[in-house]
Amino acid sequence: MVTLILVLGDQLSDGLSALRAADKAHDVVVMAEVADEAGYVPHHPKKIAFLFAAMRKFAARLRADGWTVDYTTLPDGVTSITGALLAAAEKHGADRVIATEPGEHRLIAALRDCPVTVDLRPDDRFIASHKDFDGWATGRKALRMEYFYRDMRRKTGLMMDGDQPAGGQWNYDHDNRKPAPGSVDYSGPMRFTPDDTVQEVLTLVGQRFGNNFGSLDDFWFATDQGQARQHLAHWVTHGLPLFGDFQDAMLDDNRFLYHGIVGLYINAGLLDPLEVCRAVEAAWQAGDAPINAAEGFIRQIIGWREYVRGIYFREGPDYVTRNGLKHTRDLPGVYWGGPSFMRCMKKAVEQTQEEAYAHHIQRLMVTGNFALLAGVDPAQVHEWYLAVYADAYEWVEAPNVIGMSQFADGGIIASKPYVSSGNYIHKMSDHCGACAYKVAVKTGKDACPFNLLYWHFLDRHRTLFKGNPRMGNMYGTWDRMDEGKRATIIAEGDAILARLDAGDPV
Ligand code: FAD
Ligand code: DLZ
Repeated sequence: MVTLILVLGDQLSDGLSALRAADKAHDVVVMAEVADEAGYVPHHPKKIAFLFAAMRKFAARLRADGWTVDYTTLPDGVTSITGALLAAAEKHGADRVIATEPGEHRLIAALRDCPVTVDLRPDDRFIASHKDFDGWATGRKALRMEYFYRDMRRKTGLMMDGDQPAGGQWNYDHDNRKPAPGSVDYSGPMRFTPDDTVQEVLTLVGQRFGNNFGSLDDFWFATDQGQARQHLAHWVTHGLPLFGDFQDAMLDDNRFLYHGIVGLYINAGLLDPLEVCRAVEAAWQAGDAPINAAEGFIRQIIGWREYVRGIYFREGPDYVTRNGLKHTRDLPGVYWGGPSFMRCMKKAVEQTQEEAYAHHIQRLMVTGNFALLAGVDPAQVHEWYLAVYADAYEWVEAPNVIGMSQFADGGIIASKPYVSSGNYIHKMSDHCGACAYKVAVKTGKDACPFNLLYWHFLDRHRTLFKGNPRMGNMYGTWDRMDEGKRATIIAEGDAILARLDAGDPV
């Protein structure tokens, strides 16, 4: 009997466990562009175009390598992954499917319920298996990423001197976090001119998803492994050396600074995470990149990326519904491109709309910070992030949003909420100079909304956070403030929230 080998849109890797388990001579690879996957959130059109183009090119590569591939395009009208499997099972007389475990509980459940038997293989493109992560997490009072990361360094041997970290320290973050530089000496990610496959997909996506939030114009993503590797080599040479120094900075006229722009390629399977880390380690060993850049970057991949996946699978399907702070406000219109007077919000959303990309600090300390301070329903925040970024899949997006950014998981990931006043954004960016508000002004019509909502948030969540040892200073400052000033801040914060509720721009 023929076995079907399922390859999903974010499983475009030569060494995929499902492909390794297959018999190329007899088995049939199934790949499908389907309405359910393209529509379970209103994905950014560039994200859909990237995945469809990369899927088509990966299928062509598999065929050239001797595989039989049953590929369904969106116009073929198959609506779901299980529908594609059932149709292929009938067509090829198959009674069994081998699949690599998908990255979302939703799809795992659908495969488990599929009338054709599906044999799920572990996704071993990750360094830590579910068992490894659970072994590390079980019995710990707090699941802090730093300790998990050290285990991953030991396991991979990356930047290790025997059993000790290279350079003597595990973490060089104190050399990172520099404020925005005056100018950026890196031209940004390598841009690829759309070829025929990409052009065809852009037309399809424009027709079918043109009304989704996000622009399809000026599509430049790599869409196959070769291009993604070219981009990686380019970034390692030109971007990596200053990645660490400026990884938290934001600039009004530069969207990428020294960031890798590799998340979308790694998450879709075009780049292997260890391959990326080894390239970075080699640059550091050759003296072409400083230790703070190399260690900082490797920590993001083998630390944060692996850690958030571990949390997602450990916490289970209800994780995305958690709402520890009981926030209920609707997501403000600015997130969908509506008007705003806040320069940093406008810039972060504008580039998200145009590029399907924003870097970590824009996601955490601008759009995430604002949603948290404004008390937005975390499920709506989660859906927005899942939709708008080209690198977003639930396993990685949800822990970052529900956990790290919105503190909706009750503190599993973050030991305190990531909230800040306008001062942080002013320190790390040049946005405030061009803003309609004045960051130094604390009350009144010119006051930066981050300043007002920061204290408003702390005040309304006092019962929960007052005893948090990392937040004592903040409450100390608030409590020492003149009572009249506190009342003004709360009243003006209320007014901002009322404007958001009325759908008026802030
Ligand atoms: P770089 O800044 O160059 O970092 C290198 C790589 O490290 C990234 O490509 C990514 O693979 C990894 N990485 C860094 N931080 C994290 C992290 N916190 N979690 C997981 N991997 C990390 N990342 C996603 O891949 N998909 C998402 O949907 C996603 N949603 C996020 C939502 C919020 C609210 C926040 C705060 C972070 C989110 N991140 C997400 C993490 C991070 O912002 C992106 O990985 C990064 O911005 C991607 O850009 P880059 O490739 O230029 O990364
Ligand atoms: C994100 C996405 C989109 C937009 N479309 C498809 C698709 O048509 N076919 C497919 O196989 N995968 C797609 N994906 C990726 C899946 O949604 C992804 O595999 C799951 O979210 C699990 O991570």
